[in-house]
Amino acid sequence: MKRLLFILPFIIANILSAQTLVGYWPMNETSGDSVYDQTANLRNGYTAGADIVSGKIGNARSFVGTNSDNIAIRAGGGLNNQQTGAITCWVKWSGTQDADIQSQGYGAITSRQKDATFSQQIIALDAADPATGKIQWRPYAFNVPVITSSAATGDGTWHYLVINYSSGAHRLYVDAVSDGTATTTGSITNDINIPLSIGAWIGEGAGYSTSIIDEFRTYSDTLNQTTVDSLYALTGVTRKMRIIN
Ligand SMILES: [Ca+2]
Repeated sequence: MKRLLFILPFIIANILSAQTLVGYWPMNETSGDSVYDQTANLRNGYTAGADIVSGKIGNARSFVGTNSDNIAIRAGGGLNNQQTGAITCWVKWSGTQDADIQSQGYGAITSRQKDATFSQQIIALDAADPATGKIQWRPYAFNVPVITSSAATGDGTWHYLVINYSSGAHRLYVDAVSDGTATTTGSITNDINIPLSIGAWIGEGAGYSTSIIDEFRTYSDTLNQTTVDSLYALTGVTRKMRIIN
């Protein structure tokens, strides 16, 4: 029994490692422009304009559709050159959403953008009004959505999103329910200097959400249904995920 108690923490640590969390931004800061990564990777973010507001779990960040409203997470937020990964967050789109380049999408909440070079890992809506807009995933190219959710998001409605992606296998979960897949192949670009943008598609993308975003996580692997369910059910901040990857 004594031996079991001794090894139990290591078993738990291994289970958490299997989730391959590479970044976690709970956004519970109470002041300032820094958005801290709670993993040991310390990929902290910076925002020039996203206000701190009450969120889904503790505080969150509010975006109001202007170009200062984004969070820049250094080193691509753990998703640079990441051919297989996952992105998860709570998001609530409210009101009319800004159109991005050539009105390809509206109210973008994630992107990695290098002007004239690449536009990747974009989550946005397909219409300006969240009451009718559906969620789209554009992993590889600015004008190629590979998944569109089945239902409209609703105006001012919280949703928990999970994107699992890998070349040839993509899946969107909305509120822990699988809501679209794609077999599109492609390649995520390697440029460590390009940030992961939260709340916007910056630069030439020129797409800015009016939303509240909370509990943002990135993974270097895809998540299974059990993990998606666990994340969706969380009501507090997790503190046991200091994993270097
Ligand atoms: Ca929070």
